[in-house]
Amino acid sequence: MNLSQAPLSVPGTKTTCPYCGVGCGVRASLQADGAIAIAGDELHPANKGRLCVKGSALGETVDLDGRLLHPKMRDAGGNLQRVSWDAALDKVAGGLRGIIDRHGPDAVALYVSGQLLTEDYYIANKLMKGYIGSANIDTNSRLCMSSAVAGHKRAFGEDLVPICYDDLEQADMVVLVGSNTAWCHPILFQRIAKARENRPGMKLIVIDPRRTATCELADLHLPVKAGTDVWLFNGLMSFLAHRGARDNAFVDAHTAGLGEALAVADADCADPQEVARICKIDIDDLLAFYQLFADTEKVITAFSMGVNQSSAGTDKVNSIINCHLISGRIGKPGMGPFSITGQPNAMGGREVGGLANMLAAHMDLDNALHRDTVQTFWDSPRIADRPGLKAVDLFNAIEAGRIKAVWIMATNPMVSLPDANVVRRALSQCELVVSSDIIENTDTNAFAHILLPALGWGEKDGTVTNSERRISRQRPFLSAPGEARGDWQVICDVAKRMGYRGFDFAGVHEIFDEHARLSAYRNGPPQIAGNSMRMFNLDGLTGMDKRQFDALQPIQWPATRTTDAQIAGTARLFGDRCYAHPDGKARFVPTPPRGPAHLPDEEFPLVLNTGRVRDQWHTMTRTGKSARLADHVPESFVDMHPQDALRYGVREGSLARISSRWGAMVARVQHSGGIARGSVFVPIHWNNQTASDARVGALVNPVVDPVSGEPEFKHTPVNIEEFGVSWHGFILSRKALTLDAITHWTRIQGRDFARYELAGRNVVNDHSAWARTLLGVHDIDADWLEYEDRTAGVYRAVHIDNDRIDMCLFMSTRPDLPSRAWLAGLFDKEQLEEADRVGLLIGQPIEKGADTGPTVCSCFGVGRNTICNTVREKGLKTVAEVTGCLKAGGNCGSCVPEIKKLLVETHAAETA
Ligand SMILES: Nc1nc2c(c(=O)[nH]1)N[C@H]1C(S)=C(S)[C@@H](COP(=O)(O)OP(=O)(O)OC[C@H]3O[C@@H](n4cnc5c(=O)[nH]c(N)nc54)[C@H](O)[C@@H]3O)O[C@H]1N2
Ligand SMILES: Nc1nc2c(c(=O)[nH]1)N[C@H]1C(S)=C(S)[C@@H](COP(=O)(O)OP(=O)(O)OC[C@H]3O[C@@H](n4cnc5c(=O)[nH]c(N)nc54)[C@H](O)[C@@H]3O)O[C@H]1N2
Ligand code: SF4
Ligand SMILES: [Mo]
Repeated sequence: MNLSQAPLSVPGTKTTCPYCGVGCGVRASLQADGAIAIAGDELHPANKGRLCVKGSALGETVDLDGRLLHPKMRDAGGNLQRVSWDAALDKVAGGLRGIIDRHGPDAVALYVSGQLLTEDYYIANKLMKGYIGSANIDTNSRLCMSSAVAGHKRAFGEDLVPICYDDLEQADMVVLVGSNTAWCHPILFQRIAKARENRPGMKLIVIDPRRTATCELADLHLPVKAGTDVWLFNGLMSFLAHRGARDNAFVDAHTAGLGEALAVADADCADPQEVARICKIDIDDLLAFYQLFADTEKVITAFSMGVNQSSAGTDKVNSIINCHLISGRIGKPGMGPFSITGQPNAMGGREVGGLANMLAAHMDLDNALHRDTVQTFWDSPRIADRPGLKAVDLFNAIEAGRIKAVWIMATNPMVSLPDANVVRRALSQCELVVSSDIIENTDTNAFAHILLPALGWGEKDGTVTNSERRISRQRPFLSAPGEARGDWQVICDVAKRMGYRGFDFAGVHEIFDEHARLSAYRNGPPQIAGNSMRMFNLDGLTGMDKRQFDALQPIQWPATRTTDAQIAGTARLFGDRCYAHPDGKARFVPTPPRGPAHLPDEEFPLVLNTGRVRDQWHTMTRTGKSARLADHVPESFVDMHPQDALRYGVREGSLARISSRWGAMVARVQHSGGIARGSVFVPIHWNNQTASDARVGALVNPVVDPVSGEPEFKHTPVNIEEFGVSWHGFILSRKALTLDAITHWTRIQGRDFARYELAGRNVVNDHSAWARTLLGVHDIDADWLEYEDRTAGVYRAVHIDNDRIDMCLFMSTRPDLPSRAWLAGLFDKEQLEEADRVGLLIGQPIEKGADTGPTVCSCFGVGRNTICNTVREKGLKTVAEVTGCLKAGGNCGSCVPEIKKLLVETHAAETA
């Protein structure tokens, strides 16, 4: 590990996890040996001391390996050269200025991210909308939250999340729709699981076409046909309306539009039989769900990407909200619709108006009063007066040459956009591509002309807002590495060089103060001229100096000041039955059901669903560094039903080529048992840095929701076929290797080595010579073990250095190769024993228990085989017993659903 940073402060800096929208509080400290100790913050209300496996492993991801530490520019030959900040900033400012002068403000764009801090985000938005005068600033939140934002605005008049996390514990029923909470928001999931332990009557329903880890703890799983959620919730609305679950008093006094919305729901979805048929759900299960919902007062419907990322995403959101409105289940403890946010600062980005169709502080671009309010407050030369381009359109406009400069910040669109090859084409012909990142080699940076080094987590300073509207501080505990700077600072420097005033800040506390003041500016009863009413209000957080800002405790907005000058946050919205529409009423939105844009056909007969795995974060630039996080899912896969595998001629454990009308990729076939026939699931994380050909974004259709512009990431027709190779293999190596010549490779980080999974189409005749060249072991006297069985098509080679294993290569004509977990264990040994050498030659461990199997519990490194063997030998029955014996599941708890599944499978195998 290359860690040269110095500690900034006393041990135990309180900060916030930089991954998911749960927004857990973290205590971080740099130890004397250079390691970073990470613990959950017991006092943070989001997690009360707990952290999931990604949060726990944060210390392993902040080293400087691969970091972008200096500004760089591409020379005429296309090579990156280090330059001074002055040169880089002049080039960015001059480039933007020149293009704006020649082509107007809409010829430049910013593409930013829900992983920026609120202060960075605020400044980026201010520069673009108030000074450059274009709304061509969009964010990766378009790919994530924009349907929820649009749904909230339609129903509530403003982008408002009604509930707080405590409500999940008070609910009698939690419905999770299109959310793999166990893996993607583990601490929220654990809070729900704990609440159910305490109150066994509490129900958990999961609505997801896949049987995910989240389903392991559910009372009922509805494997809804992909894309049919609107039918399901329209049916529920109709059921509630006609089976006595309508709250007439609430509907009459506080809502508008029921008639039309209910007529639409009734038209197609009044008959549960018909809904069950369309959604492909068992009718008894559907009715059980409807009845439970009707009977349970305290119900929360939480949703995430299975809802948002759809060409009917906004309607899905509103069909859910409609059900809560008609039953009056909103604004009281333990109930309400709940959009779970993805990124750490998805919410903060929405507060500052980071989306191309928003202004700042929850104000609207198409509202003249709002425009005037923001422009007057900023005292800015101009204000954007029409929506800018949304992410997918923005990159299309770059490809078409209408946008000539783009500055990308804290996002990796080459991997994460749909039809991602458009990004390649767009960026390779764009006049000016600037990228601010913390990592030098990313798929996107490969196309940047200028790279700007940003401060990363642990170094940067500011605030984030989590899913329950809670603003928390991210505080630095490491000094700035190399020449890296905070994103806000770089944007301010560019703005000043472009000749703009309004970008002089002594620190992030001043930016936060400006942001808070804008939220309160002319925010009040519209009877007073110039005012508009916005629920997003940080009045109570204005006027903080640096010391107060540094001491800021987690607080939920709206944040106001009480009469005795105390700051008061707000746990729950709509308790007063007041919504943000001018008449104060919530709106029912008619949601006529419609299916996905592209349906499977003969050429592309399967539906591709994409999403996340437990231990990786997005494009892996940070989680990919941690060996502890690597083993749970070491390479990309395509999960499918065994009968489909048979039908399309692919085999479990072999490689398959998956293709759509837009692109293709290669992944290993897997049968998790959770996929229905007709669909496949591929994770989003792998990219050109971690595999030869595993960027699933290249396949995804670019269709977007007409209201929100959010892409349909969960539904693309694809075909699948065998990816024929003549050999399979893998390498574990202490030194990095370049394997570009190999047909298929993927790389994952081990504790002290890198692991490469390989497959080739070439015919290897002289294995020994080939292996020595590949591994770079030319010394004929080297300690080199070798085994070859030509008839079985098996070859193994091991390089040992001073009795320590240095590299090993295993090859076979078949994909079933020896256990990597066993070999990884050998890399921990300072000295190989004779038994290890024998094992290496015969291709299996001599020692019993040495093959622990793929990792299940990443915190304690406990493998699948160890768990199953111990369960069998000791007759263990519960997760608690497994934890008692092996520790597995005893730290972050992220693997508890998988342990539960293994218990069931092991006992089933015994009784079979
Ligand atoms: N480990 C991990 N955690 C993360 C992240 C990460 O990269 N890794 N990223 C974070 C971010 S930014 C986000 S946005 C969240 C995402 O969190 P989630 O939304 O929970 O995760 P996904 O895996 O994208 O998709 C959720 C589920 O939607 C289901 N689905 C697909 N189509 C449909 C449908 O038509 N209807 C329904 N009801 N369900 C459907 C999928 O099968 C999938 O299980 O996770 C956050 N947390
Ligand atoms: N097929 C498919 N595609 C998807 C999705 C899906 O479900 N299916 N989900 C979508 C969703 S919900 C999301 S949120 C996106 C996520 O997709 P991306 O945003 O593209 O993914 P990340 O890997 O999080 O990219 C963050 C980048 O910022 C860098 N970075 C980290 N910290 C900082 C910092 O402080 N400053 C700067 N300047 N850079 C930093 C990281 O090194 C990394 O390169 O993917 C979307 N794409
Ligand atoms: S649940 Fe995990 S990834 Fe999400 S904020 Fe908490 S520790 Fe971080
Ligand atoms: Mo996201």
